[in-house]
Amino acid sequence: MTTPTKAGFVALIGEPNAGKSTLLNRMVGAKVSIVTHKVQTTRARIRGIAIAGESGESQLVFVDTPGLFKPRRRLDRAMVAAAWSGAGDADIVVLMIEAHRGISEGVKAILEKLNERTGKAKVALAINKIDKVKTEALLALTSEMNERFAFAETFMISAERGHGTKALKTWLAEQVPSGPWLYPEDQIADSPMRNIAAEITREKLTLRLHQELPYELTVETENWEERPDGSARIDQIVYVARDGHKGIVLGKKGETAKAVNTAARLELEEFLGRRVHLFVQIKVRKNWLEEKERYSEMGLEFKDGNK
Ligand SMILES: Nc1nc2c(ncn2[C@@H]2O[C@H](COP(=O)(O)OP(=O)(O)OP(=O)(O)O)[C@@H](O)[C@H]2O)c(=O)[nH]1
Ligand SMILES: [Mg+2]
Repeated sequence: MTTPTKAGFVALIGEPNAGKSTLLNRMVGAKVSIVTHKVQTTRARIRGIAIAGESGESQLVFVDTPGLFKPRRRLDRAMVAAAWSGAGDADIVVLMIEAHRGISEGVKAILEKLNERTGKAKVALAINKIDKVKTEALLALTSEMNERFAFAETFMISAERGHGTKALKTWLAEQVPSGPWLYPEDQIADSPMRNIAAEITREKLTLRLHQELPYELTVETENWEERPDGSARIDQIVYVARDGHKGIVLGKKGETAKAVNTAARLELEEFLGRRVHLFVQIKVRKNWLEEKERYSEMGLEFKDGNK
């Protein structure tokens, strides 16, 4: 390549549900991070890699983070800590807010910490879900946000529909520092396949289960076996925290578990491009939210104490 290469980390931060994972997937051009309509879907930092710039000279390593919110439980604290540390390590931070929600209390709380937590990183603003509002509202929101914080640039986007995301990508490609690429050019994610597989199952569970249940379960891939016929056998465990939850996850006559299994398997087969035999066991583990091993499986730091 004649043009000198550039590369850098771009952290996507914002309140839960802002559309961070949707944007990451769009930038990468593949689904590497799970998305649901519910808050607090992403639990750990997920990296997705994209090539951008006029002659494809920039490698952008997007870091999807859990949403920033007021943590209550140990898991919440670990998620929020992971999100801020993602911001602290990045070359560029993109704060995502929702156009129709505007400057919420949650956004104000993030703005208060932004300077101190983003270090030397450049901070851009991405107003997402512009498909939900009128243009006039966007202009007012843009100027009010920029009065509150000196953003390097503001973008109005729809991560879902792809509006404005090209301009954001082009800008990011210009902003990242010169230097060698950080990953091989064909790599799009750096999570191990077993984690991606567990996340896919967790997404399907989150979509089908109600109230608190999605927040009180975790999925782990226990075993992965390559079969001689080219298919893969994947064994997973869903840990739930209460006796009653096992029955809910199973559903009447096992229907919920079956539907989850089918949906997860189909997505895995598409992702891997081959047949998958998926076996999902549900186990009650009352204390999983307090177990260090569960956190390391999720890629989170297990934090002691209440801070
Ligand atoms: N209308 C509209 N919906 C969007 C847009 N971008 C994302 N969404 C939806 O917003 C919801 C949340 O998207 P996610 O990408 O999971 O949000 P997130 O910020 O990663 O959420 P957490 O992982 O919980 O922090 C999903 O239902 C998306 O389909 C958009 O541009 N317009
Ligand atoms: Mg997410």
